[in-house]
Amino acid sequence: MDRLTLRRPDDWHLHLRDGAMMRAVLPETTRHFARAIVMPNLVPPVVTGRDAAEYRDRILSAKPKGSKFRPLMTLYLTEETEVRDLRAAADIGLITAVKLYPAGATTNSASGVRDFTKVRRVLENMAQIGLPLCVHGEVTDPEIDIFDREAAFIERVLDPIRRDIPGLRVIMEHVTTSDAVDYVRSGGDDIAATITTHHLVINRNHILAGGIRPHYYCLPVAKRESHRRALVQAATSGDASFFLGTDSAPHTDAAKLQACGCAGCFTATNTLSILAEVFEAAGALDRLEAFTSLNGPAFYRLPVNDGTITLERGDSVTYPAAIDTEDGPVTVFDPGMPLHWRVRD
Ligand code: OTD
Ligand code: ZN
Ligand code: ZN
Repeated sequence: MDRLTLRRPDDWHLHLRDGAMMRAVLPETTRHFARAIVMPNLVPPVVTGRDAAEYRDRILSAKPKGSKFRPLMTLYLTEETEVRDLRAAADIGLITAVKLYPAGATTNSASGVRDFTKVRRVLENMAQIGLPLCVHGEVTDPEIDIFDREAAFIERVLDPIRRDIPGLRVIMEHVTTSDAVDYVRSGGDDIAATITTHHLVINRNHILAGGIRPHYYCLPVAKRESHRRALVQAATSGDASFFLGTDSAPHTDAAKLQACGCAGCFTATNTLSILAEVFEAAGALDRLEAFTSLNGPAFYRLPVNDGTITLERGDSVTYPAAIDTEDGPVTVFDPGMPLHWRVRD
């Protein structure tokens, strides 16, 4: 096969940032993706309906001319989130999901939830109206080893919440372990998972062996190879519980390359080429569309996109090593393997 036409994809987990950075990275997503779930971890975070409306408008006005891209907005759940505000935002279609960060789990998550009893009423309301909860699934307990934080989260936090609030629809985001894959696979219709591009490609050796590679450092941190394989298996299986959320998270090189560097991989630019390579290697190119374009809308109860994109296989495809922003260069994720599939313009 050397040509593949897919329904136009969506990105079910994306960081667009704000200001100059947003204007620089937005075209990297709108080029190929019709919609994206836009993460609310700005500084300060997007916590009210009004914040979300204003952020959406800033994104829309930065959109390249002619692009039909639709940002799907989220609210950042805090212990102060008001049911009324959240329901009003959901009623008018302003928000597509709510995001739960355990306080301190990842970049800009300080306002996240510490005491889960404080958000119970909000979660109950979300279950009632079918508004999905996107979850950063890591515990933040310093006693728990960073490589075990996802598995511990399932047992200590996620499963108890789901038992407590039946009908709550949850997306476990950027899963990195076979534990999460197994949990989601056996979890019924109310749970799904996003998988990033980079976690399908790297394991923890890529970050740490033979020198430290800050551009591969992200959260949740990549795990051992057996987990990466479980992710590839899940993504390429066609199982409707798994779909693409790139978690493309731009930081300038200056912010990444320092004694305490920021977490995040920037994959918006080359994600589709990388995914095609991964799916081809798994003998599953015929299931790429389910992962990028069908399973996500099905879980979110949204229509699939009208348009299509076509991928073509040829000689090696190259991408810029970095994109320029007013704040400095942002390095594009290096998959460390030759790419052959390009998205036809
Ligand atoms: N992970 N970086 C960021 C967010 C994600 O956990 C995430 O969703 C970020 O920079 O916003 C990262 O490594
Ligand atoms: Zn996260
Ligand atoms: Zn993220």
